[in-house]
Amino acid sequence: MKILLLYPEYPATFWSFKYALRFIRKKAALPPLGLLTIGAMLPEEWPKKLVDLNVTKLTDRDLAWADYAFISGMVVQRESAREIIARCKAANLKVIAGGALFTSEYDQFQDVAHFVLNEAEKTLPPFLADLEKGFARHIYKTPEFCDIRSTPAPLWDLIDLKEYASMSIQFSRGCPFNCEFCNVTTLFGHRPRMKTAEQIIAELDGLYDKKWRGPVFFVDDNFIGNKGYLKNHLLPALIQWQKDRKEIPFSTEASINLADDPALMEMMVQAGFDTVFIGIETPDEESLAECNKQQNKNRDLLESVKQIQRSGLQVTGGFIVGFDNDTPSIFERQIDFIQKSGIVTAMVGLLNAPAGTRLYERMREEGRLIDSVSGDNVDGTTNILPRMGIDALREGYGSLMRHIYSPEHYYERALTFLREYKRPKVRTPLDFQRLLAVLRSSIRLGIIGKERFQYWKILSWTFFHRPQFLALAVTLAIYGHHFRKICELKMTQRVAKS
Ligand code: B12
Repeated sequence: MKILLLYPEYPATFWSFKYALRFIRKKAALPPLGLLTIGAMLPEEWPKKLVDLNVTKLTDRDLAWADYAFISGMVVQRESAREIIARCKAANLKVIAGGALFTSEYDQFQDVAHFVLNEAEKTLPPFLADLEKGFARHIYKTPEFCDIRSTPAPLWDLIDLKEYASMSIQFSRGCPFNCEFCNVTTLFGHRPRMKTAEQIIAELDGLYDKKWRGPVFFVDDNFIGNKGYLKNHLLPALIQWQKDRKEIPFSTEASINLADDPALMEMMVQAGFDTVFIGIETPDEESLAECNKQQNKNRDLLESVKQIQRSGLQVTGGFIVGFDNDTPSIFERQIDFIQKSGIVTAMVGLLNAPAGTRLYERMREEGRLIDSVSGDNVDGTTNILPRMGIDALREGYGSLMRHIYSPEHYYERALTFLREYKRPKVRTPLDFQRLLAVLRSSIRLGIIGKERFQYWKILSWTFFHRPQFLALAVTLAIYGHHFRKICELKMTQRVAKS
């Protein structure tokens, strides 16, 4: 059985890093980890080919070669997924679909032969067994969560690692918290399920053996969901692993209570972590109460961010406007918070209600659901009727984004961060591509770009005050260029739509 694994294309979005990747000549930020894992679950003797449309084109020859196409994706890849499915149909190739997009909206895709939903560890074996018997059902789904200690290591051989800026691995799934707008607990459960430290080391070894020396993103919903296991098993193993090798920088996602545990932060830094994404959402206590973000309440959020930065972890953050409780003053307050926090990569979106969340149910009961989520968190759309009124919300959102991503304020924030940040233990290696990126950025941003004044200002400040962060300053400048382009693009798209 010849299997074609297909990963749809992302539109240009905040997290696509499209305009930043050009500087380092990479095609995509991260690999399609779900499909690489599926690849490892399929019978070894089946020939497999993976086409990540973010990296390469899907050809008619690929379609003609295969017996089945396995497609994955997230909501943001919906359009590309539809196109791929249509091409498969035209080529008479049966499609099997799974992953987050299809698990949440399989009823929107008519031309898929089989949906293998939820976690494939649970649903793929019965599907494969039925397929062999010749009577596979249309839908396989389950309310149960798997034990990820049985999840195989991703089949790295299916991709060309050089095309990606970072690799990813997954240590745990699930989150102990219960935020009203988040579908992680519906999709992956409350009790964090973890792989063993040995599994993670084996996965890292797999990457290292394939000569990967770049950054690795731990794609956990909340990396610190089980602090005991981290401190006693995984982090000591990672610290040892880094000692034995050329060091590899790690990043991940966690909740703000990380700031309450200096020992944990210290161990994470020792283990090679340099960046952590945190859902900050809002500085407004009432809005935090509204969305049940307990872990962010009753604390000095700004100080918590600083504590994490001072420990050697860069904080990237998610913010939301459009809570029921929000008044038009929220935009200024968010700007103030973001600027003071030194969170350079600040992803701000409108409150959305993804299917499967408690917010979705509440909005439905209140008759305020209007659409499905676009999956693009900075396109200024929402699938709910906001209390503030959609026009006021969009206008405030637009001015907030223009403010924080203007060269003046973006670089000001980067400087605030560089002042606070403690040097991490492990540093991203300066390879030839990165050196070229410095050169390209000094031309693109330092000569042609409208941010040229701020660009040279931050580089000279860093050179004289914190020279160890020069490469980081250039990276932040490149990210800023990407975020600004995305904001401009989304603004134009919004104007065109209205
Ligand atoms: C890494 C990640 C990203 C990366 C994507 C990198 C990449 N190339 O895939 C980045 C940071 C870019 C990203 C961005 C976004 N993400 Co994201 N992301 C994740 C995260 C944390 C991990 C995904 C992962 O690699 N998991 C590990 C693999 C092994 O698991 P998996 O992909 O789920 O695959 C399993 C099953 O789903 C299934 N499966 C998967 N594919 C297939 C295919 C077939 C055929 C079959 C049978 C089974 C199957 O089997 C696998 C093994 O169990 C998840 C949360 C999570 N826990 O999954 C969110 C998640 C996937 N993201 C989500 C969203 C919404 C986004 C955003 C759209 C918005 C946002 N939250 O920021 C953005 C937009 C993307 C963009 N370009 O702008 C949602 C998806 C919701 C949905 N219904 O689609 C999730 C679930 C988080 C959440 N609750 O919000 N994301």
